[in-house]
Amino acid sequence: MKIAVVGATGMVGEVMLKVLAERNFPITELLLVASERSVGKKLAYKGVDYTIIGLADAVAAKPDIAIFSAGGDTSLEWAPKFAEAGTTVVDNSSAWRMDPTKKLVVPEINASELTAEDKIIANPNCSTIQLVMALSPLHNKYKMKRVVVSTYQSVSGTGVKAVQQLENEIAGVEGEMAYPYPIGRNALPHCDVFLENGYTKEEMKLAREPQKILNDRTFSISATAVRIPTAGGHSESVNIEFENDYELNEVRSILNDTPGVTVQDNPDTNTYPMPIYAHDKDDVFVGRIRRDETQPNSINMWIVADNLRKGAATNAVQIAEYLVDKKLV
Ligand code: A2P
Ligand code: 11C
Repeated sequence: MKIAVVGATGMVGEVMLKVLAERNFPITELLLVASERSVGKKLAYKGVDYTIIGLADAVAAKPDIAIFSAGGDTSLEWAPKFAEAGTTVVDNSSAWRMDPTKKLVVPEINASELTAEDKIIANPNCSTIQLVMALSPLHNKYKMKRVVVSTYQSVSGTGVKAVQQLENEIAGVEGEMAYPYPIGRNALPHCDVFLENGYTKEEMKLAREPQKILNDRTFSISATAVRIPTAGGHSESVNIEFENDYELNEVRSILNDTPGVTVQDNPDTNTYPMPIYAHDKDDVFVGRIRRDETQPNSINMWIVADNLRKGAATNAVQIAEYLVDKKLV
């Protein structure tokens, strides 16, 4: 496969290359693509240096698959150009996710929707992916009515500038601010931009993307997204109300049997998911599973994943693997 990684010099791009190498993705030719600022610079993949090229050269090279993580504007402008050249784009930005003509895919859940005609495929938002990985098998069994989720998101979700802001604050040095306030020793109820309805864009991604992925609009999700001073890994406190009642042990065993999900749940040993455990892992970790004693058929849980891995790079690479396996490219 001739593969292009668009945004190869970025935070997600770096993890993308790591994941492609780890999983031994079948690459015959690799094109590393970034902005004009980076063209000509070198980047290593599996110990070999590659020269960064620009988008126009990458389109002209007609890769089989282009995995994009270079921001929404770059995707809006360039994904259609790749698609027109016959390349299948797996896009990690929010540009195409809610476009009704594009599929929004978490491979464990809905990869079977993909066909060879899908030339631009959207990778969901990081906090959505880890949420639906845990919700999907439970929805299949007990049918969800309503979900209330509060997120605790790491600065790596914002990008390099935010990671730098946190490091500067810890080191006590002045520097550029990615957020309107200090993030160290703080919690900002503000991820992505505010919208007219008073929610942030991140909260609305959490409300809408799961319905599209699960192909079901009969349940609702209400979200509050909060940025906290963790370096990597998003956490989520989730309350789910089901149509049907459940047994706690059955919930645990359903989650345990779900590929890509690991249950870490033992109060006796202080065992629960945390960002420091999820770091550099592809699984979604679920714990603190307990009955909501205030209303029927309801449950609370805590979900953690590495937002740059399953939340971004790993999910995108899994989509690419599916395309190759099913001969859709
Ligand atoms: P560059 O490093 O040349 O700026 P991050 O999300 O970590 O900021 O990374 C964004 C990625 O997207 C980087 O690889 C960046 O390249 C790339 N990128 C940003 N803007 C463009 C653009 N207009 N065209 C191509 N790549 C872009
Ligand atoms: C965050 N979820 O942590 C974001 C990062 O829509 O792909 C990814 C933004 C997106 O702030």
